[in-house]
Amino acid sequence: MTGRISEPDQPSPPTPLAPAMVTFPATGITRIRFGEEGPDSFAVVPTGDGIPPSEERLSTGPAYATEDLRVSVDRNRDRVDVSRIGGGPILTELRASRKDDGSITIDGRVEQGSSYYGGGERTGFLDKTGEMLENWNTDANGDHTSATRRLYQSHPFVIVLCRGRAFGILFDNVQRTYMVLDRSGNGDIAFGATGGPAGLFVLEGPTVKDVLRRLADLTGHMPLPPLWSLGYHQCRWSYHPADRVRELARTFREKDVPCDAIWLDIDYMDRYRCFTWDRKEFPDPEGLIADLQEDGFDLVTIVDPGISKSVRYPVWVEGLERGYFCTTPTGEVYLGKVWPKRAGFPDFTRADVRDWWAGLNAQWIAQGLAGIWNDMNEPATFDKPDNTLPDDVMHATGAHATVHNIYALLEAAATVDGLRQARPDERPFLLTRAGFTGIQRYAAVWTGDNGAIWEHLLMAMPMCLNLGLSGVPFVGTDVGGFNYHPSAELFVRWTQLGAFSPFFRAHTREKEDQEPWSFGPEVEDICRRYIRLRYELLPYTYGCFREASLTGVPVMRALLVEHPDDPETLRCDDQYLWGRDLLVAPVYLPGRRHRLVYLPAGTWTDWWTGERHEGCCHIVAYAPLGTLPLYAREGAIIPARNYGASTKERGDELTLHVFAPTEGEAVCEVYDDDGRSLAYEHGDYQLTRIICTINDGVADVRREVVHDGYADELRFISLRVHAPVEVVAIRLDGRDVAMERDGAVAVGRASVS
Ligand code: NBV
Repeated sequence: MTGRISEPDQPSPPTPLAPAMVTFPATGITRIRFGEEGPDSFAVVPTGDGIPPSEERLSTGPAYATEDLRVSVDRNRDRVDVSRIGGGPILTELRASRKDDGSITIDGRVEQGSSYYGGGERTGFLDKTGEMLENWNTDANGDHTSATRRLYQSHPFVIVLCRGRAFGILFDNVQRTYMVLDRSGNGDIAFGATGGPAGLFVLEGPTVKDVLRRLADLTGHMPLPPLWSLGYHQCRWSYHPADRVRELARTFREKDVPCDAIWLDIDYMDRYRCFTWDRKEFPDPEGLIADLQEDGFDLVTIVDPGISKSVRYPVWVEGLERGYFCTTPTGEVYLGKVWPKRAGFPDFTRADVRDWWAGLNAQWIAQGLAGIWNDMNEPATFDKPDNTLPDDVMHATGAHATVHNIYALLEAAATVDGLRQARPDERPFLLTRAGFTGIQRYAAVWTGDNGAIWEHLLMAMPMCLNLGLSGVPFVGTDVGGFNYHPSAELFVRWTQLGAFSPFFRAHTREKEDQEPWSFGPEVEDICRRYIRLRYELLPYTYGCFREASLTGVPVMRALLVEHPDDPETLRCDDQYLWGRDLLVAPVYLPGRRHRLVYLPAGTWTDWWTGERHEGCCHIVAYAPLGTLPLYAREGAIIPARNYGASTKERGDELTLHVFAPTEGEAVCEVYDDDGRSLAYEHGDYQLTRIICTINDGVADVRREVVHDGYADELRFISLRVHAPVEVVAIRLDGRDVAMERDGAVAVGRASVS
């Protein structure tokens, strides 16, 4: 079959491809093409004119130099070498070849002992050294193990880290590809594809953060999401009819569990027809949406790409009449089996089809929906053997095999276009299952179907971390597990992890209830506490999202992002940083009440007990069911806020958890805006720098307005000062604040209105 990849060591001698073009689209980014020149893929955003390098003509070929990189092309040996100016080689002996069947390979060599991260949505552990990663968007049905090579998303991108210095490689090829990451331990790497261009982008570090920033510049920044989307979300397959949805909403409020959004899975539709309601079950959708909004809930509906073949379904009729669906090689509309028995698949490679899809989404969302959930967009079908469109199904641009991996990316672009049309002043929200490098420009990503098994709880961490290391910061897993019913204990542990996942949504397909109160009062209390903690920490978390949107550095952060020099971080899969200043170490094994936690350099304070620990060592954390081990970095100030039932009920008190160092300052920046609109892009936001120093036991907290473009309804500031010395007094902006003690924490509260 044409779509299958062949590994480099198979017969049919490859033809070497000469290095065609080396350019520098932006500082620290090198674009290398072998063979024919051609356009960049849809993963890449236009980067402007590029950096003019200095060029030297050597007898073997040209050598280019920019501020940080030197790239030499050897025309005699069809080879390219990349090195750091003043820092030695990073990627050498790059050679490409093409076989008769069109498949291509690029081989290269990196420093021995390097380790590899990113690669998108991957099972197994964080470090991908020695692995072969395949890219072919696949619905794995929730059965994935650490041996699974393909999942819903494709990210032919990898970060190479060696002795604390990093660089990245984006293999800019959207076809079925693979990356072989140093299988034999000598630093050999290879990228292969069934066809398409032999092109790479090399993203210079030297820090992991530099690589991530350049990746965001190259493939797009995540826009700042709406605040409601950072709250808690409740989903199942499916909440229906409308009365059940209302009852669910009521129960959240009665039980005082904060929640921002309820999600409707496929059963809200009339016979699985996208952009329709089952009017028997949802007789008054607009009324339902309005009532939910009144109560602080947003509503999100699923939209699948398969359009039901039915002469009485206007979307089908219109799509058919205009020739918008993919076809068989002989030109008939291709029909695949999905929820409606037979469905056509819009050809999203066409701009007019994307416009049509945007219009459908715009009309749909205009009813008052808050966002869209794209599922089954690998695209997945129930047709054997491949559960997707056959390779030879035709799109305007060519065979399906050549665009399969970007089908969802194109669908996402069209969907978001529609959401923007419907509400031009608001931030759109889209969640997608499938995607490709660059998907962060449009959508949040959840890791698809998982199981209520402890292995998948553990895997949630490296999966989300590697997505973050691939440029996708807004990620999450089905909390509690999608397949199978979780034990109460597993549900609690997953909710704890979910509270520190960028996207926080419980979801299940099982008949048993899976709401925070479904497992008895003890579990309900614990879940409520962690969901509330999620809300309390929103000022901090929102700031991390802003950082991610500006810099590409993810919210849920592998330790190696902040501590690449520390070898302990290189294989650290089961704990992570939440932003720079909080360290989260979930319990992911049944019956465990203790776990080992690695604390990197610095001093860390146990969030719950206030105990201080010196870093660069492991500690044993005591973690009974109600405890998620959580640590704050000394030198940090964590801003928190009182919230009511949802993000729409924000209180007027800011709490500053100060972790003062022995010497110097504790600092943070608090970012705030209206949480919904795009006005922040025009300066309507507030950025306040908060600094705390301790002199002679006096904690002196000062606020400095960095940007004053949004008025906050703040009335009180609470201070909770953790310090290595005894705090005898607290001052805020030069005024004394009455102080009390809560154990070792000095506590004060001041009115600021
Ligand atoms: O729409 C039903 C499900 C959905 O609940 C789930 O989150 C997706 O990952 N969907 C898959 C299709 C069902 C596949 C068995």
